[in-house]
Amino acid sequence: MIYHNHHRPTGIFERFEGNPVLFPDCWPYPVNATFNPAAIKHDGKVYLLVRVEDMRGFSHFTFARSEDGKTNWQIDDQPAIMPNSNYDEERWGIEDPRIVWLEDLGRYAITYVSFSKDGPVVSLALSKDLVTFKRRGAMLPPEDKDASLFPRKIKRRYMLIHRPIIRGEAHIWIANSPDMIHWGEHKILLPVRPGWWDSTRVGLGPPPIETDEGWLIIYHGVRDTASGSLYRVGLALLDLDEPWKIRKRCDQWVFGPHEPYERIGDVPGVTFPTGTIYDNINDELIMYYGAADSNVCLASAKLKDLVDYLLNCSDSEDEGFCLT
Ligand code: BMA
Repeated sequence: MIYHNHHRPTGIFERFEGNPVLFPDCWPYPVNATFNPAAIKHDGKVYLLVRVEDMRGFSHFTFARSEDGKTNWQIDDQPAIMPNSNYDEERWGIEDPRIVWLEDLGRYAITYVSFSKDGPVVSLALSKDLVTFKRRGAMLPPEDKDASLFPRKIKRRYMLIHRPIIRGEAHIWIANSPDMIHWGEHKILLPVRPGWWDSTRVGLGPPPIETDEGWLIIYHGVRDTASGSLYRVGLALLDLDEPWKIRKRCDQWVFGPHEPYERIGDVPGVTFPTGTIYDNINDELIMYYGAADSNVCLASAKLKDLVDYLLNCSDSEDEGFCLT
């Protein structure tokens, strides 16, 4: 490489020097790609629920565990969740999980993309122990992706962020539900911004992160170029009590494909965050992301720096167009 600058463009996220941390050659069984993992702390360890693509092109989920969330990953010999042919929407695999712990239910909630003949939909599975999983089926109609529940109820409602495609437009939406079955009050939350780095599609990354200043949102923004799509990462801050209100949305992306493992792979030019782990002793937020649809990587930031950056970043009035 002619230049090697880990700190472009803002330097707020620092890549782990051991990247990529998980890749197909370290898998205990033959696979094509390992990427876009959900992340959660359980039993004192970091658990990554990794999207694993087989050589039919279908994906399933397998756990990898680590004490520090960075090194010495133990990968399960067997998948944790396989696509289930009894569910029509899982006929072509399951992808890109996000996971939260819901205290009121005493359950982990995993939202993931499943593939039906009518297009991708978001499905929900619940688990007490990350050993057995109870499917709750598709949450909303196709086409939909990039969904996560908030890690707690707000005003006695479960809150969902997701990314339907409606009339070809791919904005981030928010909805709520009293029971996780009936969803309503649908609103566009973060629209694409025509002409910007996040002009083609946007989608939620990891589950929303609660801070004193509001819900921190890490999202991916896509721009189509002559040589394919570029997947970069942006930040927004939602009101704590009314998260359908945006406090801030930064103009610039804060992370994007730059290193060889992000530029070379099945889909070059992709950084796709899907999970975070927070270490409150060091105020370190570890962001896990899929690189080039091939590997699992991580980058860290101080949570305080992210919130300060958001509170001080320029957020121009140009929010793109919104149909509401
Ligand atoms: C998105 C999803 C992700 C993938 C990304 C880049 O639409 O399908 O799983 O990482 O595209 O290919």
